[in-house]
Amino acid sequence: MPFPPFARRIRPFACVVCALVLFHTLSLLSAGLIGNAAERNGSLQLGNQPLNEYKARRQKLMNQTKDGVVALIGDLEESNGIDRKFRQNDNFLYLTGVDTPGSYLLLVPEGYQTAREILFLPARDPQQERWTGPQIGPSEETAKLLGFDKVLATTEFSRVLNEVTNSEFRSKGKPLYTVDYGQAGSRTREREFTDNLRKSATGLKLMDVRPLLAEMRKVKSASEIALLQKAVDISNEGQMDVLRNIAPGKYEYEMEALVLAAFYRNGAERPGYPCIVGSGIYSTVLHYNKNKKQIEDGDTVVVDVGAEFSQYTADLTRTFPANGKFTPRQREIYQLVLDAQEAAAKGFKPGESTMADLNYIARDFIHNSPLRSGELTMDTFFIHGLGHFIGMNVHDVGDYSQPLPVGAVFTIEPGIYIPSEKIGVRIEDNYLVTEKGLEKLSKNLPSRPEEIERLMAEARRGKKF
Ligand SMILES: [Mn+2]
Repeated sequence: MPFPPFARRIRPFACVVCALVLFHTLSLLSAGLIGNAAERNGSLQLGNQPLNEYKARRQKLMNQTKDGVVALIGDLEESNGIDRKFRQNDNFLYLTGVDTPGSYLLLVPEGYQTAREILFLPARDPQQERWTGPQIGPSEETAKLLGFDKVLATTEFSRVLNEVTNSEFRSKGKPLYTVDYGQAGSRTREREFTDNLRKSATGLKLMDVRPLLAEMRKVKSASEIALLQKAVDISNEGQMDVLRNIAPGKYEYEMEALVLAAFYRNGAERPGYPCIVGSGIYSTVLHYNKNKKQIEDGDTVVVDVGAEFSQYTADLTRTFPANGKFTPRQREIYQLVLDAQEAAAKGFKPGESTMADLNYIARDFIHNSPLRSGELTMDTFFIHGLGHFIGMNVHDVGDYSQPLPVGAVFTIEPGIYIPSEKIGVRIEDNYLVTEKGLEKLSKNLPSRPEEIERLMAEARRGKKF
């Protein structure tokens, strides 16, 4: 990877190149100016979702913020791609579909010069583009293309924000909605932004926009569900590659490599969280991700992986017997975990069940099992919650106190971890709430122990170990 220069010099000829770029949809797409755009059935999609969906989300948010103003900042590209592959801020992407680094969003329900939805993009920088690729810049054409009333340069952001939150706005007690962590949390760009607002605009009433967005993001649209299904299917493929290749003597990281290969060859951007491949004693460590141990005969291996596709992540866990066959003890614990998962899924009542209800069902089921480790009932070793929402974040946003709504996608993942026996078992699947009940998005990934053993045996017949 080339090392960036210390000083920036603008080369005039590069600006000429920039000026020559044609401004119509096809040229913008083919020039790669909108990194996550594609044309489908004659209309533009951003991040594999239709443009009008982002518009509908902005409208829905404005309906809730009424006469207030919403200001959001996207993420920055700060290291010319050295530190990480750029990933847009989730809330920003959810509302805009725009993955241009350094962007801002302003929603003004009462309008700013008749514009209600204003996107701010950095002016094109040919020098920067040599390092991180072409970017779309602010213009009227861009506004039309991306479905905004106006797309201005980011250098205009402060001025416009000051104008729309002027003294009259403030004296009426109208709120500015933004991401407000208050005093909590670490220093982030968002927090700095809010702190600066607090200091610079006296009398400005700040409101945290996150709870509103969290409730919106909790209910997935058809296109979001399709992306989650794709992420699940890719993760499923990674799990199957582990199932077919795992064996005593191999290293955990070799299994991780198989998983990542499945992710990347299917177009995932990255794993949605660090891959967990824990064998033997590490199968009992919940977020183990060193993945350095050699897998031993007799180990259970917990494989907890999720692909991120178009910024939506799956979260699937399977537990494999390293040598292809569970011991009787491993098998009875495995069956209990599986039965608890099925009991929770079966116990789901549309419009009624909360996550806590399902957690109670699974926990109760495990508690009532005759199995023991020493004197202890098995629920003693079920040391985490039953599940969580998935979406743009692996532990996605949304209030858990309400019944799980239609359109929510979440995990059911009971687990039993007994360090003294070196046995850990977790089984995690992803479910969509529908009008009728739960739809298991990961139903194609086998979880019954006899099926796992049969498939492992089948894979081994064609291989030497
Ligand atoms: Mn999970």
